[in-house]
Amino acid sequence: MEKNFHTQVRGVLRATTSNDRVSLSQSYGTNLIPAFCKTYYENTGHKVIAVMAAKGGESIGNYLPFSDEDYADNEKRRIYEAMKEKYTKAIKCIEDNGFTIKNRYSVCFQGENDVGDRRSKDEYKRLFKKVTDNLKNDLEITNNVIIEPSHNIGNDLNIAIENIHNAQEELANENEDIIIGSKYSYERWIPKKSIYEQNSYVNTTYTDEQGNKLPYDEALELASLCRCYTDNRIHHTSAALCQIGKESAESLVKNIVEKIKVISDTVKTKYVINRDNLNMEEGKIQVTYLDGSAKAIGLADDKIEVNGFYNNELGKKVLNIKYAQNLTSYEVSILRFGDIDESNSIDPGDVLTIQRYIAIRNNEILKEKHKDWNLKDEYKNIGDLNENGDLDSGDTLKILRHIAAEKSEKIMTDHPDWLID
Ligand SMILES: [Ca+2]
Ligand SMILES: [Ca+2]
Repeated sequence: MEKNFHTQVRGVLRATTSNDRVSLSQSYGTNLIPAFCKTYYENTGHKVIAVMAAKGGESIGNYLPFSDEDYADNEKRRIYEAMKEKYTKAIKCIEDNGFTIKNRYSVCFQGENDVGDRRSKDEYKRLFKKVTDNLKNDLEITNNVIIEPSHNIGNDLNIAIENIHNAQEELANENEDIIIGSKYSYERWIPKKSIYEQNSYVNTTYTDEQGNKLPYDEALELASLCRCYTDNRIHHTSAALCQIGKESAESLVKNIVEKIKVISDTVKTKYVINRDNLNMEEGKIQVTYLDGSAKAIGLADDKIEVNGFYNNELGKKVLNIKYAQNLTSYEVSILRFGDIDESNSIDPGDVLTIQRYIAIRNNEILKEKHKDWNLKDEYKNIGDLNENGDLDSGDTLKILRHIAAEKSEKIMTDHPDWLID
């Protein structure tokens, strides 16, 4: 009887004998789902329900609805319809039992058959988008995780593998709802010896400590460690699948945005009517990911959409801010030039507001006593009528002149320039 020894090589556990039939060696009977769910739960505290819709040896068109013109399955197994029904029933079952579903994802380890079909990069992208669009419309799946496939190690399909690899990388770069989960399989694939030994072939997975390419036999042996058998050089061991599941969940929780909010005091909120444009230079949002990590992103980032601002009408405006399918809002005010107390008219209240501010500026005792007399910097933009960069008596003079001209036709006639637009 053979003994099984398990060695760890570059993150892969595998039985050292090539034909022992233990689950660690074969992928039959297990898949990447348990490791995915475990990792997701450990990083987010949220439970996962997985609906299995995987089927081996299917090209991308087979995952389209039966009625789609690009549906490609000659055997008419209708994978999409089966997947839709299972998913819908799983959702119903969960909700009937009082659980709330927070997020819906698809995890797709697919493309090896398209490598075999030598599908072009653009055609793969087109079909993949069609599949995810259907998932979004029919099942409200908001994000799609791609696991990059490979093919039989030791063969010559590297150009076809590169097509699918490039298609998937571009899909992730071009679509905010698609992310790369794991490149484990892609990065461990090697071609046949004659290609491997060409100078133009680069593979950073199989190098020595100096960064030199390993001899082919050594690289092939390492590559074969994550494949099932010597006669099955395409399917991964269950240990490799667990690693792929783990990596995919780690990528998901790092990359999927859970919420966004405006970082207060970074966004300018006071604007002069018919004059000021939305100022996003310093505005920032806080983006929080599923794993709890967070970062600040400037509102001027081209992946952020901001709607709801127009400066031709007085009053409050609600900015709707969208990033990575998450929404938040923020209120700004459109004011008359000089209406520093936000009363919608140029009036004695504005004079008082500026005078109080001037009074506390050089008087620490008064400043301590009347904290509410202080004005944030952005009010200078509203009250600096003489445009000298400060709030001062020149500004109150302009306000007083405006009030006088509004009250007296004679003053208005004599000094039409006293009216503030
Ligand atoms: Ca006012
Ligand atoms: Ca001024």
